[in-house]
Amino acid sequence: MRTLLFALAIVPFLAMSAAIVPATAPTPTTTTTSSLRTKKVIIKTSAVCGMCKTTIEKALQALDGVAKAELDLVTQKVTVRYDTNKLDVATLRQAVAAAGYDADEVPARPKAYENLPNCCKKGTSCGPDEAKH
Ligand SMILES: [Cu+2]
Repeated sequence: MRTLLFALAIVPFLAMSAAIVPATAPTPTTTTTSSLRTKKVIIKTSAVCGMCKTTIEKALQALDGVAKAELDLVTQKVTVRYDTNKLDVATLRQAVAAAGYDADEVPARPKAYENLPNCCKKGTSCGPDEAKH
C-alpha cells in the first residue's frame, strides 16, 4: 500500500517534468542576418587601483558573450560590451561582485572581498603608492 501511494505521488511529478522538456526547445523566429546583438552597459564598481581594474576586466572578459570590458579608474565605472543573446546586466554585475567588488546595487561577495589585497579594499586608496602592487 505504501509503495502504491508513493507511485501515485510521483506520477504527476514525472508527467510535469516530461511536459517541461520539449517546451524549452526554442523555436527560432524571424532571426535574420545579424545574430550578434551587442549592447553597451556601464557599471559602477568599487575599484581603487590598477590591479582592481585588471581583476574586474578579466572577470568580465572571462564570461562567454563579453566582447570588451574597460574600467576607468577615475570614475570607477566599467564599460562592458556584451552579447545580449548570452548575457544580461545582472550576470555582469554578479561577475564583478564575485571578483570582490561592488557592482551598482550589487554588493561585493564578502569572501572574494576578503581575499583582495589590502590596498584594493574600500575606503583605502593606493594613491601614489600604486607601485607597491
Ligand atoms: Cu586595487
